[in-house]
Amino acid sequence: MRIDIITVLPDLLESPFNHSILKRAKEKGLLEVNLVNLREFSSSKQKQVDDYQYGGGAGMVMMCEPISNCIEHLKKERSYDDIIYMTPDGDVMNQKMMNTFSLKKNIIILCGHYKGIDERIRQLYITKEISIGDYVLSGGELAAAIFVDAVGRLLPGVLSDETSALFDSFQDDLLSPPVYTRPETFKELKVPEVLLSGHEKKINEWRHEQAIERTRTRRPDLLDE
Ligand code: 6GU
Repeated sequence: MRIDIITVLPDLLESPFNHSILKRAKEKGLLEVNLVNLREFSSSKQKQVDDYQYGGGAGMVMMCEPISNCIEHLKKERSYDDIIYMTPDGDVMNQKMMNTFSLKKNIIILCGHYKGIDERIRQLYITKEISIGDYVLSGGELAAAIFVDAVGRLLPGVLSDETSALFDSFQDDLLSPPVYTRPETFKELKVPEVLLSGHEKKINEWRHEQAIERTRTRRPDLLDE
């Protein structure tokens, strides 16, 4: 999968994809992340990308021309399955959505800033608008990083069979059960006996029960669906 991220803050996104699982995905050639500096597509001398909004009011709006130039430039090289705009008024991200995106080949992510982007860019180019939750960030970059992380780990071959995303919390609409590692006793708290039993069937049953209980108490909304 190739992801082009259009941003005014490319430096902010230098690190997130260069660690752990996403780093391995890139090294294996399963994921390619290309950061595109929007300012390079401004035709003004000062590399301006935002302007005052029509109708007045505080806050700048990202201009049509640099974004349009940038997207047209990228589209000359390859065709895209989706052009995503990260925005608090988009569809809220969930695991089902991430599964769908993990099957795509080329996508563009546009990171918004200030008051957002000129509405005409949304009409002309954007195929999907995504939010990461009901709160406001100063820009779309960190939201884009979260999107790439969530999708990147789902790409076939990124995780091994044992750690397969199929077994994740949320894949089956349940939260994960509690987990333990050594030592057996820590500050008088013992690891549940069943996990030491070596009885695989009982262990799986226990984990499933715990997952249901955890979901019931913490996220009953997931069980309703
Ligand atoms: Cl995608 N962008 C911004 N600026 N704020 C957000 C968001 C995105 N998702 C939740 N809040």
